[in-house]
Amino acid sequence: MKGCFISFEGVEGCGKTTQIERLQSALLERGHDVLLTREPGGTPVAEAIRALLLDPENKAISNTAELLLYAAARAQHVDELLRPALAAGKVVLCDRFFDSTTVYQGDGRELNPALIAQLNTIATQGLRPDRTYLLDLSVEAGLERARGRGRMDRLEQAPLAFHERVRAGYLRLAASEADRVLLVDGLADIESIAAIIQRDATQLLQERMTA
Ligand code: Z5A
Repeated sequence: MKGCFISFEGVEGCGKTTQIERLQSALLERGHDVLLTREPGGTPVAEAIRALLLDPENKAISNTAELLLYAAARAQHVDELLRPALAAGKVVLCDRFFDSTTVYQGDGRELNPALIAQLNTIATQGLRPDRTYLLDLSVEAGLERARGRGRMDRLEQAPLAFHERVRAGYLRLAASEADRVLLVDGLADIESIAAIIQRDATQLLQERMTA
């Protein structure tokens, strides 16, 4: 793959969307060819699956069906959008990727981690982010921000203990994959976080260009 693949992760309201847009603007200004996308979503089929997954009316979705729907959306996204964009040399910025399944369905829903790892491999065909920015803040602070936006989606309405397990899962991931996952304090101000991410991404892209 010629391009560079960067994902953003974190609990609800951690500031991913804010920061991914900042990084996109900074990279475009420097002349990079950037694709901003998200999971679940990014293609018409995957966006249709997203609508199904986030609709608060769909309370009957079982944990296993939820896992398979996220995997299906990802498989479509990888095939139709991510692989072609990376093959064309683009910098791909993705709001959530397979780490979300590892922690939301694995730690949050407490589904079998080995099964999740297998499904992640099938859906991604082995595609992994070159760098992942994990914005960390307390579950309460994140949900408070999400509430400030109005209507809560299906997952945001899950019990607090679910979100606490998700946060703990992310922190475990950051510790175990420190070479890929950069842990950033999500409670810092927007500009400081953007500066940390831009500095790291600039270095990453320079390394890739000279490799
Ligand atoms: N999910 C899953 O279970 N399994 C999977 O495999 C995948 C996803 C891929 C959709 O995600 C849901 O799908 C998500 C996980 C699950 N579950 N939930 N709930 P999403 O990414 O679309 O939705 P989200 O996680 O709820 O993100 P979000 O609510 O859109 O928040 P965000 O993008 O992290 O934050 P933001 O929109 O940038 O900021 C939120 C607010 O805080 C906003 O008003 C900002 O102006 C403010 N903000 C941002 N940064 C700051 C700082 N630094 N200080 C103060 N205020 C700030």
